[in-house]
Amino acid sequence: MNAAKAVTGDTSSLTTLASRLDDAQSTATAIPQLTSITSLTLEEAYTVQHLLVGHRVARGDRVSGVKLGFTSRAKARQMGVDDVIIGSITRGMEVPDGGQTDSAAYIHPRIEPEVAWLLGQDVDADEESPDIGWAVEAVAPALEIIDSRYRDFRFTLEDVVADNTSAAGYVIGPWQPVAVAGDVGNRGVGLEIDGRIVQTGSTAAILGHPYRAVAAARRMAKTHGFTLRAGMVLLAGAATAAVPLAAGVRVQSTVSGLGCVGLQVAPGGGDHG
Ligand code: 0L1
Ligand code: MG
Repeated sequence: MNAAKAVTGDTSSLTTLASRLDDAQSTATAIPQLTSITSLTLEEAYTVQHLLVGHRVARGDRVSGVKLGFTSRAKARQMGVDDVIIGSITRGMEVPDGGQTDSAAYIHPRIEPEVAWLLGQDVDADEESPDIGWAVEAVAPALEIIDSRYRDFRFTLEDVVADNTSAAGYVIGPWQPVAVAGDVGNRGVGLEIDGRIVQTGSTAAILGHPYRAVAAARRMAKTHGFTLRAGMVLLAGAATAAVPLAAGVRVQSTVSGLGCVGLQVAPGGGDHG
């Protein structure tokens, strides 16, 4: 399953940029923003992203779904943008619920509580009906690990798009059929680190309602060359601000009525950027 667009045309300089980002991720070493060395349009940034994900796929990884970023009004305002961004998530990024991840694999990881949708059917990007509810079959509490490959976690919109929207890891909690879960539009969300609440929020922070992420993903997929297939995961967006993820901690998120999802970070590692 590969959601990445087939990249055509003269992409040699964009290929170099994708390799830089891939090296930064593989060696957990922060790099300067791409836009500090070259100009990049949003379209070119998405081409770099597709090439970057292509590196993972060439190593045997598989695209498992997509994620949206800048889904909260506060974050979008902070970045001076008025639309969401889309990235790919892969099997290799998945941490099993309750499983362990190694902070040495990241540069300066942060974690954020999310809601995930499971696509039950292929989504035709040209299908434009406003109701897209038929596409999702289940919903789950989720965690996303974001890790900018740029120094100091600083970037422009084009930089972060090229960097696959900072996607680095994710955990999916128990799936619940959409019909059983009911309306998930305003559910309380708590993020705990080592048993202490560090963030609280609501699923309403995700585009006003996480359900809107499904239509937004379809729109972004069409515009930027992603495919949405049955069985894929859609990380809808963060319900609270992201918090730094330190070595050795235990993280748990609870979404009211959906349950809990968690991970453990192995001891050791540190901030590399
Ligand atoms: O998943 C997200 O909302 C993150 C999008 C990229 C921006 C960031 O790294 O904070
Ligand atoms: Mg996120």
